[in-house]
Formats: sequence, structure tokens, C-alpha cells
Amino acid sequence: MPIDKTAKIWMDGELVDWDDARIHVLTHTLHYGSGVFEGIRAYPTANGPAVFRLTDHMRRLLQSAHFFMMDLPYSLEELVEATKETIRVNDVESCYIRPIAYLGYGEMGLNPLLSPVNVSIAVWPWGTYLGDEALKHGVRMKVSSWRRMDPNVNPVAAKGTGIYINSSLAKVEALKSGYDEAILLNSHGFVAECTGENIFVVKDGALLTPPLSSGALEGVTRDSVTTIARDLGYEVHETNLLRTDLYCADEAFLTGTAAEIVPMRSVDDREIGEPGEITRKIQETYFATVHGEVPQYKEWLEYVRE
Ligand code: PY5
Repeated sequence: MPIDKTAKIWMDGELVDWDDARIHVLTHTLHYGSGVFEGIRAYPTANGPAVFRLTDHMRRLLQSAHFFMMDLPYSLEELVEATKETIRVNDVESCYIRPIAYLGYGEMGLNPLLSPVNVSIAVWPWGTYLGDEALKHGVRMKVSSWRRMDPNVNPVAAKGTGIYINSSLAKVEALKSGYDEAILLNSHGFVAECTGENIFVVKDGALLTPPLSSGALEGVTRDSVTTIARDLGYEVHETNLLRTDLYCADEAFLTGTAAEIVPMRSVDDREIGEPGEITRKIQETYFATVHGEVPQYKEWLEYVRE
């Protein structure tokens, strides 16, 4: 999906014109994948655009930076306010938000501690990542031949730019093989997650999702879905899953900010079928929640025009 450009991008405290938001070719992060980033969404509500769990996402950005010993020159509050300001200035009702902190131009050695830390925040209107058809009828998944990186190879709990090479390899393999999205197993053979989404399986009326020790990212949507599902009366368990647990799932879906909540219609050509009732209910509640229609979860919405 092409990027639908807006007017301004926030770069190190300044709002610069979209076309001028450039960096030098010797930017450290370009060479070594030493950046950290977030993916956040703002949705239209009756009270104007609201960013879904903005503070939680920015907290995760700071945690990712901490794993790489990267000192961001902005506080949590400053990052939250900068995001709201960027949305206001671009006058968008709904958007995807991409903050990134990266090591800039200055040093070229592998010691990252010598390079300046730059931060930018871009926002643009972006439809659902895997497409509207995917939301309605589900996606065809392939278990990748690429393994999710071991937590002692890379801090997989961080949203680090370099770590996404692993996801990209799996994504391309799945697409070239005629599937929509990949599932990565960890080095022990358990299901970890997808290339940019967490996984849930429904079995006998309960929801199962891999624990963080599987190497899955601690997804904000995963957390929201866990809360929503429990409030709807379903049990949610964190448990290690084998690929065959996916083959015999009653229902399965993936969760992520960009993808939102997408049913899986098959895994390695084993049919799961059209989205089931529990998946539908969770999807429905999630979309109502992000649009500010569920009072119970109103604290998750951070309004841009207050
Ligand atoms: N796992 C990985 C590897 C992710 O990259 C993401 C988010 C998730 C899980 C889900 O996390 P959350 O629910 O907090 O979004 N991926 C990004 C996103 O914006 C980038 C995708 C292109 O959804």
C-alpha cells in the first residue's frame, strides 16, 4: 500500500515539510539496523481523532531504546505531545503513526554509544494493513522456514529496526509461495508470532496465545484483545503452541496495530474456514473500542484535540 503523504513530519522537535524529511546516507542506523520504532493508530471518534493507547506505545518505544542502551532526548510526555501535535498540524481524522528513534550521522563504528540519537514522527492515512477482504474473510497463512530469532541472538522484545530482517524474509517467502502472511516458530519449534502481528487460537471456547517467552513481541493489541475477551467471558491462556495446534484450531486470528484483528482462514493449506463467532465478537468490540464507542475502555483513547 503506497504511503499517502501528509504536510509535515516531526523531526527532532521541528515540523518539517514532508519532502524535506531527509537523512544523510551515512546515518548509523541505515548501516547497522540500530533504530527502534513504533506503529500506532489514531481513529476518528465523536470527539475528533483519538490515538489508541498512545502512552503505552511510547512506553514500549522507550523500553526498546533501553534494551539497546539508546538514550532518547525526549520524555514520555514529550513524545506523546509531539505525536498529538503532528496529527493536529496535518489535520487528519485517522492515521497510522510511525515514530522512529535512530542513530544519526556522526560515527561509523559498531559502538552505537558514540552516535547522536535522532527521533522523528510521521503520520499518514493508512487503510488496514492486510486489506479489507482479509478483515472480512481471513488470510491464508504459511509456517515459515525462517525461525523467529532467539532472545539471546537479539532482544526480540524490542521493536528494533534490524530485527525486522527476520520478518521480511518470512513475509517474502510466504508471498512468493502464494500465501498472505507467515507464522514464525522459535528455535524450540513453538509458535512465536507472525511477521508483524501476534497470534491467537480458539480451542473449545477458550483463547490461547503464545507466552512472551516464545519470542513474541508484547503486542498492545494482544493486551487489548486479552482484556476484551476476558470481559466478554472467555478464558484466555498463554501457552506454547505447536504448528499442529494451529491446524486443528476452531478459530484463529492475528492481532497488530497495522493489521488490526484478522481471521486466519487456513494454515499450511489446512482449512480453518470463514471467521468464527468468537473472532467476530472480538473484532466487533475492538473496532467499537478504538472508535470510542465502548465506555468501559475509554481510558485507552488519547484525544488529539483536548
Ligand atoms: N509482533 C510484531 C513482530 C510486530 O511488529 C507487531 C506490530 C506486533 C507483534 C503487534 O504489536 P501491536 O499490537 O503492539 O501493534 N507491528 C507493527 C504495527 O504497527 C508494524 C507492522 C507493519 O502493527
